Amino acid sequence: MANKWGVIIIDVQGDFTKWKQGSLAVPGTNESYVKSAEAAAQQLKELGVPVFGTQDWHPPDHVSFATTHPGKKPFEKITIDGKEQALWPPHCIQGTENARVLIDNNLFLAIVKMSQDPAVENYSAFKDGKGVKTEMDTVLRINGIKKVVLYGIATEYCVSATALDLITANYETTVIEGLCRCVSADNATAAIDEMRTRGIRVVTSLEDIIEEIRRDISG
Ligand code: VGL
Ligand code: ZN
Repeated sequence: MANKWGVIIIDVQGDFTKWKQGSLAVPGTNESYVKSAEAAAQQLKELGVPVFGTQDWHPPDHVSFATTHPGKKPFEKITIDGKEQALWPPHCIQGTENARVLIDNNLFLAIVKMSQDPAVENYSAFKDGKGVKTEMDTVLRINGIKKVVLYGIATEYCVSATALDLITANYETTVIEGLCRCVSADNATAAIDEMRTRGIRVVTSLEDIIEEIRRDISG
């Protein structure tokens, strides 16, 4: 069962980092954060764990961009079709330099692009804004993966939305909090509470689970 475990690294892209002066740079995202996220991926890959990535990939007129709504400012909230929509500075626009994934792309077996529909926000890499599964489930199943480790940016948006969909789809799901970065610490705390309530394991560092993964893989 060598491939029982898989890892998903969420949206480690220029626009979310201080390192690349991203338009939606999240606290604590200097170069050393990205390098630690990359080192963890490398370590897992060397153990034989397949590495997957996700990439926020918006058209230039995306519904989540404040610029799409005249008179609105980034970080305001509006209501669309009865649903709250947070507005962001334009970020991760398809084909732009800062939409690139900053972790060595050769580490990934696949990178799943997300939130490409201009009209719908989508924080989960597991299904699109209309609730249709992305290829994530397929690539996990093809590789025989039952247990997923995930980390990346941002804790309370794409990390938690993806983790909640993974646990709903019956993957054993573990989030490495120390390798995540959040937009707001308070919202991240609430998101972590919700993840734990829903049966997701949240650990501090890769060290907390690496022996378990090693045992599982060799056993
Ligand atoms: C994300 C805000 C806007 C994320 C994406 O990757 O968590 N957050 N777009
Ligand atoms: Zn986005």
